[in-house]
Amino acid sequence: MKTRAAVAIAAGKPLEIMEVDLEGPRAGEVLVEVKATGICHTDEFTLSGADPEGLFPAILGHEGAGVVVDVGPGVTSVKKGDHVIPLYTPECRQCPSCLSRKTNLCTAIRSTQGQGLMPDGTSRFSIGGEKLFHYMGCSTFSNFTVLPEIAVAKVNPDAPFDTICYIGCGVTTGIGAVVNTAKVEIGSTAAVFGLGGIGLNVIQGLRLAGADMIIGVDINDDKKEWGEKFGMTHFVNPKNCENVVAEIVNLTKRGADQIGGADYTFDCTGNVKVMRQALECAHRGWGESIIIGVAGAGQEIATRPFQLVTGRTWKGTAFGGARGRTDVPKIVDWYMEGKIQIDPMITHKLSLDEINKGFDLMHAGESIRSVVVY
Ligand code: NAD
Ligand code: AHE
Ligand code: ZN
Repeated sequence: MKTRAAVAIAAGKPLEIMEVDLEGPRAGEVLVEVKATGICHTDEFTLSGADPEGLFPAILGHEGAGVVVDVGPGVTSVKKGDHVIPLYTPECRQCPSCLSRKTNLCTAIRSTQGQGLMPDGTSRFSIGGEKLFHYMGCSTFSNFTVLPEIAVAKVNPDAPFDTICYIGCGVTTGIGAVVNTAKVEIGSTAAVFGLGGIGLNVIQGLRLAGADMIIGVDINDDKKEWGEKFGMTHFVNPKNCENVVAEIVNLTKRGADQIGGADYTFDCTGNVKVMRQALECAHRGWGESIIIGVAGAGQEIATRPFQLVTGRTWKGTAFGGARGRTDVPKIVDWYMEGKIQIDPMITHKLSLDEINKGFDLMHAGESIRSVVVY
């Protein structure tokens, strides 16, 4: 079949909207009509050329929602008409990682996914006979896409596509980092670096978890109001203070020893210098710092080992530690029940033809989430 898609022809170039060829689903695969897709900073990261796994030409996009329109042989868990969210972290429930119960990082199809291919090592997308690469196993910047059955979560059919698409990455990553990875306790203190599409969801996760003090950190002052909407109690702009680590340590001084430091800190910037700041303002003895941001090729983190010797823990999280087929339908239900907010964070709705505007808005710091509605 033919489908309209935004194609990433080469690193650093705007996406090109065109009609591409899409082969139907093979065994264990499903064809999904994508109804809406968010634009995540990770799409920008790959398009920029900073992603060591970046491949071109490709169809990017990994934050979608849509309807199953066809299934290949052997598919049992979803059927035509089901509403689904594509999963860049699949859940096969059979691989050693899924069975370990220690991680959400299913390994069933990770190697072919990283090569921009379906699990059988081929691509379903092409143009004029030339192969186009899939992206993160999702390619939601195409109106129709093919996904492995283990990489779709079946969700409440009453939920609106143009908001729940954000659960396909940003919402789940932010809230999941708090509840699955950090396991934040009631009364905790926390600092969140980077108040974009991910950081604001960390903030709403912290409020949900009952954190007492939620410090937001961003170099853009406009983000103060945004953070406050979702539960932030204090705001720090590193540009307006001498030392952001000292500032947070000061703000969090509690108890007789007045040591200071947040119980939990989160990097949602992808900047390795910020990752260090986030670690070093975590509390001596028990503070945990969670890396969510994705850093470019060649970037490395550094700190004095003494920071870890004195009891701080450095952790990372992908997709908020969520097991997609199990957890994503629950998060959609939380949204439908009003337990979490999504709508106010979706600042822009665009057509596929306007998708490059979504990247421009992100670069200008003017959007939280732009969503393309097909
Ligand atoms: P975004 O562009 O919406 O937000 C980034 C925010 O960081 C902006 O508000 C920006 O002003 C702020 N910022 C930039 N430099 C800063 C600094 N030095 N100090 C403080 N704040 C600073 O991006 P997003 O969509 O929220 O994504 C954030 C990061 O998370 C990206 O690196 C993205 O690739 C990554 N990500 C990771 C996962 C995962 O599973 N680990 C999932 C989604 C996104
Ligand atoms: N390809 C990059 C890493 C990109 C990355 O870390 N991706 C996150 C999801 S970001 C979503 O917006 C992730 O899930 N990582 C785990 C995985 O298996 O990819 C690189 O550095 O090579
Ligand atoms: Zn993402």
